[in-house]
Amino acid sequence: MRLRVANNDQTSGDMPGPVGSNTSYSRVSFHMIANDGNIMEHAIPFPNVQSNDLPVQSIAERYDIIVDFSQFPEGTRLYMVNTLSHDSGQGPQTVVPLADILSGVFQPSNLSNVWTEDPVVSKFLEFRVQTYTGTDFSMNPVDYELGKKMMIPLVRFTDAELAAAKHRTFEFGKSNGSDGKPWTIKTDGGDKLSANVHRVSAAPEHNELEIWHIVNGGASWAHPVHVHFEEGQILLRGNADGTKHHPPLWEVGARKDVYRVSGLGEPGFLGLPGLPDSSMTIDVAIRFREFMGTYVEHCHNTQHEDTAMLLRWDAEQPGQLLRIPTPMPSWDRVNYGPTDQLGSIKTGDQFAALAFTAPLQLTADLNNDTVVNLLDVGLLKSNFLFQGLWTADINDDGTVNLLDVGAIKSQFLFTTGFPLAPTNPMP
Ligand SMILES: [Cu+2]
Repeated sequence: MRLRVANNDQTSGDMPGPVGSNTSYSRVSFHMIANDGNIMEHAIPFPNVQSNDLPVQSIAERYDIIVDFSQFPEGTRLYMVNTLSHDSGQGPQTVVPLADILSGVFQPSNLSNVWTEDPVVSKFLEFRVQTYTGTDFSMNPVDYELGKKMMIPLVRFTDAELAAAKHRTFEFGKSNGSDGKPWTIKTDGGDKLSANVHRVSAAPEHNELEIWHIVNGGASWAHPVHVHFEEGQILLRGNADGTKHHPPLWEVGARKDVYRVSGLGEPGFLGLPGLPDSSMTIDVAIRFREFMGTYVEHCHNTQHEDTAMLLRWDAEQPGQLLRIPTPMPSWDRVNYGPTDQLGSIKTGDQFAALAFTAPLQLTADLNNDTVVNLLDVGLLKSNFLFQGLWTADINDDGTVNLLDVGAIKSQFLFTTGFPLAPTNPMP
């Protein structure tokens, strides 16, 4: 069964229930097949080497997962459980042990309209397994795991394209916005501004590859940044201390349109060493392929977007000099108003371009010994800690040759220079 999960919390725990209760607190395994609106290159099994549970998910992020309910006897009841306790919108304060929730030890109560604990920490969805008598046409996501068949191959970028890319920096933060509201976006090192539909903040050109640096400029709030219309691929994630790492497995073969920049996953959050899919900065490769026109990007926290944490960007034809007029819709027509622009809409952030090192895209001859052979495969495997997923004969044709290297390249086009994403240490 395919489930689309929108802004769900994590489950935790892996343990038997009380003796004689016929209850298990064990996780249900599943495959993730889509991230935001897009089927990924490969189905990612959970648990995996980087996470036991569904990834952290912000407002507006979408994950599609496949759960094989045929592994459970008829009558089995399964639950989705929220274990993260909040007392404000800024983020969770504690992880409540799964056993405490399922056994009822954790029991929020309401005293004079004040909750003693977060009442949303609970079972929130129940599945009852029944026998299916129809023909099962579903595909098995196991066949599409890393090293096996692809679902939808990703169009990748070359080193040359990344080196030539225009850079832009969008810093989401809190300051004195121009309309008196505190939420603002700073573009390419300029002023901190709140929304103005007349103002173009970036003007990428048709089919040009750009690298967008989505940055959290604050300390306490997460900003799930939604870029309208076009999707990107995450190149790197960066922590507040400036260190960068590759995105985790479930972001490598994915196209995304929501990028959560957050201190919630920074080292020290909830006493943990850091989460693989949470960081203060995200570097995104993005190419504007079709339908030139006016679009927006904004923080998807409702209170942030409603207080103007939004900017306009226009996709333009190369060499375009005239800006698109600003549509001003009313109840029976659209009039057009003037358009203003930031000074950096065509240059982007040149300082960011100088400071950025793109993760290397693989060449087949990984060790530069002028031949492509098993040593390259070995080197590649050693760069990734999950060798168990691969054999040297990647495509199972009985020989190890260039086709195998090609098969790996198509899965991971980066290797050196940056560490892997950390492992999710959530209990
Ligand atoms: Cu925000």
